[in-house]
Amino acid sequence: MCTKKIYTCFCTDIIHEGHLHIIKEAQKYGKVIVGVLDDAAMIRYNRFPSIEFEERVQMIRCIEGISEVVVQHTIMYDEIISTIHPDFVIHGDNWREGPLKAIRNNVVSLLQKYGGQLIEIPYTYSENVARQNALARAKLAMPEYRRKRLHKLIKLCPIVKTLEVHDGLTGLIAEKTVVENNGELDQFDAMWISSLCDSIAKGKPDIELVDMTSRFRTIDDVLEVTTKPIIFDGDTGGQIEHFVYTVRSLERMGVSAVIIEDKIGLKKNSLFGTEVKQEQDSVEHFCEKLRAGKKVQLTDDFMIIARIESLILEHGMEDALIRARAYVLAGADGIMIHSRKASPDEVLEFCDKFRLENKETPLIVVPTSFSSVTEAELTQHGINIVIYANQLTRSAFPAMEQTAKDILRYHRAKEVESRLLPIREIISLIDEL
Ligand code: SPV
Ligand code: MG
Repeated sequence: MCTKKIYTCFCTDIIHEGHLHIIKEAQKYGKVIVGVLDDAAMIRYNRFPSIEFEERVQMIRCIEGISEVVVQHTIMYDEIISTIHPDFVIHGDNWREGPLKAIRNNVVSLLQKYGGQLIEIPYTYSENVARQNALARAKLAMPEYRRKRLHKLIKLCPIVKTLEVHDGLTGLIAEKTVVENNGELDQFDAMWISSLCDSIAKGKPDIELVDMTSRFRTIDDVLEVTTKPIIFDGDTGGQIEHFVYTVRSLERMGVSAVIIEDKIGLKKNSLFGTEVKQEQDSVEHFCEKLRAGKKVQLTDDFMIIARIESLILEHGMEDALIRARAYVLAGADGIMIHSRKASPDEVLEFCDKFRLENKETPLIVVPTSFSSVTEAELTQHGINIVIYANQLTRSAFPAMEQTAKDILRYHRAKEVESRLLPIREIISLIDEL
């Protein structure tokens, strides 16, 4: 009887002929052990699984020719290889390029240590495989699947990494960017439709001038080409009588959360702080708005997050904490605390104090002015979601402006060419259906 062990890891929520081919090949070498990558690891590497983890395990158990199914908890193979000690690892050759190469390197070096062998077989590129992958992705974009994912991510991730997007193109960047960093893979979890950047993209100031119909149009452009959950910047939420309609529309579209800030009257961007006239809403009135929103919400998936402006408006830590308590009692599904200080200290102090009395309610921060703070530090202070609220827009503007200046300066475009995306890449940037 053959006692050799061959291991492969499946990071998938669909089984297609490519997977079956791997199993068939693996059987030639010995007893086949399949690892199922857990959800937390899978979302760093691939798309969010469209079925529950237990179902994925069950689905793989049903494949003929597998001796054992185990759970792989990390993208890198250190833990699983030291536990199983396989004679062979088998994988499709698609991991030789791009960010997946880091995983291949990890496996090769682990196997080398004890003389294990890597078997690589040609990846199955077929019309059926491409169609099944596209279908699984399309399903993730449907409102009923997308909307509830933010709740899941908060449970799964140490911190939900959220990037500002304001159109289809920035949506694609948030959706598709995967990096290999120190031997780990990473990607964004969610998207933020910022009032500032949505307004700027339209050449308008961030004063609730761009109306909801236009803001919804932006959301729709993003929804069209992405699958990740959306957190919508709802400004002040407007009149209570209007906010209830906004909640209904956002929920129907498949947005996961709206954040509304406790300001009233003409809203100005928070990063102006006290340099401009801004008025904070009363606790009572803002709570009424939160309650009204929660009352009209139709699913348990949607979140209404209360944003506290006490630190921005220099009303003090105690005011921020009083408001946080009241907003949670009024039904807020999360608290965003904002600050325009260069140091994260006041935000972290708020979070520490809030967490002493409330361990559950998600905390959200936007480290724009205090950008030196790391995700690990935020996690240590009980923060669940970090929003990178404007960095894509801020990086695009100077790049575009410089290009415009240089074309004017040189009376031709040759001098800017080396900074540009090659024509070959721009024409094939967007996949066709
Ligand atoms: C936005 O991105 O529009 C925000 C965050 O509301 S801030 O600009 O910091 O107020
Ligand atoms: Mg805003």
